[in-house]
This record gives sequence, structure tokens and C-alpha cells, in this order.
Amino acid sequence: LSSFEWSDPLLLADQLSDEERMVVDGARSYAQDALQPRVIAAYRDETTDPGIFREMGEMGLLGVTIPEEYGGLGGSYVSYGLVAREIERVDSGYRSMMSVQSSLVMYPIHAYGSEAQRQKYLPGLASGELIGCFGLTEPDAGSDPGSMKTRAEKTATGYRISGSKMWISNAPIADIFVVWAKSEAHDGKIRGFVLEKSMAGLSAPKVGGKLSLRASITGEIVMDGVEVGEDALLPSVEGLKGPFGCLNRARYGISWGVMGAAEFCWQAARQYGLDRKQFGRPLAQTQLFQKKLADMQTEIALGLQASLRVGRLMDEGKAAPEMISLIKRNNCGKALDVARLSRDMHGGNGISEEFQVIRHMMNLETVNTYEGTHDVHALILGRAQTGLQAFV
Ligand code: TGC
Ligand code: FAD
Repeated sequence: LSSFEWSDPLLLADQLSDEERMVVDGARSYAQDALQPRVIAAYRDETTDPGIFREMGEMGLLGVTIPEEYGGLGGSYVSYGLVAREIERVDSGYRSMMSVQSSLVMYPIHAYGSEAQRQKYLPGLASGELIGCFGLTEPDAGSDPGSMKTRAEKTATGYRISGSKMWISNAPIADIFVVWAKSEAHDGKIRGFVLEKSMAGLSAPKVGGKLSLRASITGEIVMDGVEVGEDALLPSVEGLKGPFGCLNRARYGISWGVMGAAEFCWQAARQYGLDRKQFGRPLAQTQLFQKKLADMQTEIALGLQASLRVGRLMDEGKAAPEMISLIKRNNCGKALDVARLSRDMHGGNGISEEFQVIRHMMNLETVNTYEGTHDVHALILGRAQTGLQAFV
């Protein structure tokens, strides 16, 4: 038998291809060299630097799975997940910026857009020259997006869109808005539209007062009779399966991302326990401390294996949405447990920004809620195994 590698207990690194390992190295050095030094102040001051999109674009971290002809990397879903893990090791808000751009803006334009829409938007989104956002949630339609009120009325040349979206990542700094509305010209079915910042009647005020995900700006999208041409409609999808097709990708990426945040919290707790002495010995030499470290290591190792498995299935075209619910739900819940334990194991220092674990803990509260709450994913899995719908 080989020796045990405590930081990679199931040897995930050995399961990656050379290309995937290169993606990890690039994403890790960018995240640690460029993002880590600014995150403490960005979180404290609630500031989002739009330049981060251009930096990520230069590093090839936007649209990892989008073909190269549109500016993407043409990479695998496993590579996309590995990028999410490295970025979220620094902060869930930075991963949010990356995953909205990649899975919720570039993916629908590529998968459901016309060739003209792809040519017009994807290269700029891939380079980070353009910033995108995704508007599904509304003030009165969160877990139940089918009850949205936003409407698209038919006009002589296109559509007039009215309604408001709430809790939209990137919205106040976005150039491109992928929004979902019920379209009267399509029997009231949900359709996707690509709006641009300069359009009359469109505004995106910032949502203030967030005590979580503070390094990622969040806004409303207010659409007061926004007039668009026929060319703003995403032609190739209708119904809720449009936004859910995007959410499948983003939820999958989140399952990797939160394991990055959890790894940070676990490794910080281990180091703290080795450095800090109480009762004449390192905290790490106590049974309770070691039990917590063992729980963290175990959940992270299992969570990463599950994400890798689903990623490989996505790359083979064999993944089902329920698999993604399983890993999104479980990995978010476990990451939150790990962050809370790490906060506790740091004692008083655990509440200080300097030690960073409380920032991860606060962020993970959001990640456990967005893209389908922990309980909503339980209901999806409950329905899949009983055949009984418990939402309504
Ligand atoms: P339901 O009847 O289940 O389905 C309606 C139609 O949608 C299809 N569908 C899917 N298609 C592809 N992938 C999936 N995962 C799908 N889930 C459903 C389904 O086949 C059906 O199609 P059709 O052709 O028969 O009409 O719909 P429901 O209204 O009963 O939905 C219930 C529920 C709870 C599953 C769903 O509404 C849900 O998942 N709610 C959670 C909402 C959510 O996740 N919102 C996310 C907003 S975006 C966001 O949070 C971004 S944060 C990003 C960041 O900053 O990182
Ligand atoms: P609700 O749906 O009102 O849920 C409240 C509680 O009720 C939850 O615990 C939920 O699990 C529970 N619940 C709901 N329905 C049921 C049921 N049937 N049975 C039992 N329990 C139930 N949305 C976007 O469209 N784009 C974005 O970019 C985006 N970014 C976000 C960024 C942040 C920082 C946050 C906080 C949210 C973001 N969201 C975004 C919105 C997010 O997806 C929603 O907040 C989420 O889907 C939950 O909706 P809600 O907040 O309306 O909660």
C-alpha cells in the first residue's frame, strides 16, 4: 500500500488528465496571486472590481466549455468544475461572477441563440470585455419561477418587456441581460431575451445591505416597457427547460466550487490547531479537534469524488438533472457545516476578517440558497424516487 496524502486523501489529482491539471494550475495561480490579496478589503467594503472579468477572460476562465471559435476554451465540464473550485477557494462571490458569466449567460446564448447572437456576444463575454447577468428570480417568484410576472408583449417589430427581477448577480455592472419572460406571442410560454444596458426603460439598481457574498455585486432588473427587436429573442428554446438547462450547468459548477471554500476552511482549521496551544499542548492534539478535522476531510473527499463522477458523466452526455441536485444540495450543506466548524475551531479569531473563515461561512449561506435551495433540491430528489410531487 502507498502512503496517505492527507490533503488529497483519495488522490483526486491522479484522476485528472494532463490538460485538466494545467487548467487547475492556471486557475489556482490566478486565484491565489490576483484574487486572494484583494478579497478581504473587497468583502469588507462591499466592492466589486469589474476588471476581474477582463482578468478572468485573459486567463481563459470564462466560458470554459464554450467552443474556441466563439472565444471559449473548448474544455470539459470537469475542467469547468476545477476552475470553480480554485476560484471559490478564495471567495464564493468571485466564483459567482465567473459561473453566471459562463453557465447562465454564455451557455444560453450558445445553446439557444441564433448564429448572429453567438457572433455578436460570445467573444466579448469570453474576453470579459462584456459582463453578463441572468434574470429569472422575481420578488414574488423565487423557488417557483413558473409563477413569474414579467411579460413580453408583441409589437410590430419585436417585443415590449415589462417586469422586475430580484437578487440578480452582476446586474448593476452588466452590459448584457439574459432575462426570462412569459411571451404572449408564444401562448404565454417562458422565453429568453437578450437585452443590452443602453436600452430605454432598463435599469439595474444595486441591492444593498447584504451580509453575505459581499464581493459580488447583486441587483434588481427593472424593465419598464423595454422595446426590443425580434433579434433579441433566443429562438431555440421555450418553457422552463430553457432557464433550467442553464441552471444544470451552474449548479454542477457550484458543487465543485463549495468544496474549494470548504477545503480552505478545513486547512485553515488544521493549521490553526497546530499553531495554537491551550492547556500546554496544540489544539490539534485533542480528540475533539481531530474528530472535527476527520469529519471535514471525509466530507470534502467524498464531495469532490461525487462532483468528479457527475462531471465525467456530463462530458459523456449521461448526466441527469437529479444527479446535479444531489451534488449541489449535499456539497453546499456539507461545505456550510465545514465552514461553521472551522469558525468554531478558530475561537475568537474565527470571527475576524483576517482569518477569513467567517467570510466563507457567510457566503455559503447564500450558495446553499441560490440556484435552488437545499430543501428544493430535496423535493426534486424526493419526487424522483417516489413519483410524488411535493412542491404544491
Ligand atoms: P417542473 O414541472 O418540474 O418542470 C417544468 C419544465 O422544466 C423542465 N425541467 C428541467 N429541464 C432541464 N433541467 C432541469 N433541471 C429541469 N427541471 C425541470 C421539465 O422537464 C418541464 O419541461 P416541460 O417541457 O415538460 O415543460 O417545474 P416546476 O415549476 O414544478 O418546478 C419546480 C422546481 C422546484 C423543481 C423548480 O422550479 C426549481 O428548481 N426551483 C428552484 C429555482 C432556482 O433554482 N432558481 C435559480 C435562480 S438563478 C440563480 O440563483 C443564480 S445564482 C448564480 C450565482 O450567483 O452563482
Ligand atoms: P423562497 O422561494 O421564498 O424560499 C424561502 C424558504 O422556503 C426556503 O427555505 C425554501 O427552501 C422554502 N421553500 C420554498 N418552497 C418550498 C416548498 N414547496 N416546500 C418547502 N419549502 C419550500 N436569481 C437569479 O435569477 N439570478 C441570479 O443571478 C441570482 N443571484 C443571486 C444572488 C444572491 C446573493 C442571492 C441571495 C440570490 C440570487 N438569486 C438569483 C435568487 C435565488 O435563486 C433565490 O433566492 C432562490 O431561488 C430562493 O428563492 P427565494 O429567495 O424567493 O426564497
